[in-house]
Amino acid sequence: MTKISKASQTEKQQSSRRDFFRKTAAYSVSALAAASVMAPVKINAEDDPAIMEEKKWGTTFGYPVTHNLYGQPSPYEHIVTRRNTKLLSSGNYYASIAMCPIHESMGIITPNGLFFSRSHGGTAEIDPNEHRLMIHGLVEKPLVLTMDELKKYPSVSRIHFIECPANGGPEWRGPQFPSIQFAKGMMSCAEWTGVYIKDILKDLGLKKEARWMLAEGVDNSHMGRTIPIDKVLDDAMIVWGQNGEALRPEQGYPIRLLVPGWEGNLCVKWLGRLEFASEPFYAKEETAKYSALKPSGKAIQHFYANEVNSVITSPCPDKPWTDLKKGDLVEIEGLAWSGMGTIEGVDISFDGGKNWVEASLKGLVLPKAWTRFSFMYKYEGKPLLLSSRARDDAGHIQPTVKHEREVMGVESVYHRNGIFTWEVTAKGEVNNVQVLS
Ligand SMILES: Nc1nc2c(c(=O)[nH]1)N[C@H]1C(S)=C(S)[C@@H](COP(=O)(O)O)O[C@H]1N2
Ligand SMILES: [Mo]
Repeated sequence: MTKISKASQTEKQQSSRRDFFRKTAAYSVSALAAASVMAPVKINAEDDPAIMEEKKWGTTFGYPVTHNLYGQPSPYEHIVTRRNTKLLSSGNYYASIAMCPIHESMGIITPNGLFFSRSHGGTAEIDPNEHRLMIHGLVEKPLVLTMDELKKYPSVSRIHFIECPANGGPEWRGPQFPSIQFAKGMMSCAEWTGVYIKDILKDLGLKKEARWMLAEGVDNSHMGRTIPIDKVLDDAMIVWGQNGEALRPEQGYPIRLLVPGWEGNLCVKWLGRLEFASEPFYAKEETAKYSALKPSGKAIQHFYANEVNSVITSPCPDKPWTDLKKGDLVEIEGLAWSGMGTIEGVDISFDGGKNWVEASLKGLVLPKAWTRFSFMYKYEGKPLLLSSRARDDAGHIQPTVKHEREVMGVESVYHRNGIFTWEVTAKGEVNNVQVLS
């Protein structure tokens, strides 16, 4: 019974495919070429037997629905994973980082299994029933919450990127990685669900002397950061949801702090304690570790927001143009983001920043979120210096590498947002370069 109905269905499918080819063939080639965003299409079925062949997946049952009750990507996508390199590890993989394959991302949401993961003491695996959040210090009503109690607060969902301020940090002196994943993969973007801290504070009563909030994790590193109260009362959140499910252990399950747009290290994972105070607790340690050093040796203290930034994700060294032919229409795509606001526009240069054309923004354009940009390009097979330059609604624009070096020197590790350039060779290979003039 099943077999017969399947066979007849297949026959129907095949005849409708034949119709499709007949109809498609009726359009003239020039009409296809005129459509500006049309990818090259094979219009002759005989050219491609794959379309007419019966495959094994069309003649036998697939997996039962109960096979993979928590789903996995197709095995054919196995190459798309986070990655690590010894260069980015402090001798071990516990205090280390797994980089996000940002060139494989689609839209602006990073799947949870690919979200970049940075920890100083490994990934803690916490039993939520044994986890508590303590909120104390300069509040009228100090409080200890179970996870169930915390989740009783009205929740909100917001799309924001998290970026380690050291993203691209190894490249102040020059390009290091022939790969976008390693050069720019210390960031990801997700829809986070949780509660605004300002809403919890309505209950607890913040004392007016409070100027800082300490956030501390309960993982092996017990990482602590202090955050200015204005930012806390603006948009800081405690989150337990990530893209529609519970946070992953790598992202701080059961709860983490989210400080939208600011340095990733402020987003304390495995969050156990918030303390409000008039002085910054970890100020000394934090200043030593996270301040930005200028060429004069002076440090810029409390340098928190990730500045406006962008990178072309296609093409890139990991996704070159080596299969293109002259005349092919190809989409240049990339990601732009700013921790200070919303992306207003992105320009693209083909000559390393001498001339610029405006790209279009596509999909959702949200504050402190990845924003995707796109530009349709007719490939000419000639060498290019391909750069992107983003600007945000706070009035910031990405500096040139030259300008960035003049202001910051090359000794810093953090906050690189200079214009990023790919060299595209005549063969379509893509190299990581920096334009210094
Ligand atoms: N408790 C705790 N929180 C932490 C860290 C940590 O090691 N322990 N690493 C921080 C750093 S340096 C960054 S960049 C972000 C990374 O977040 P992710 O691993 O979810 O990408 O988490 C921050 N929060
Ligand atoms: Mo970080």
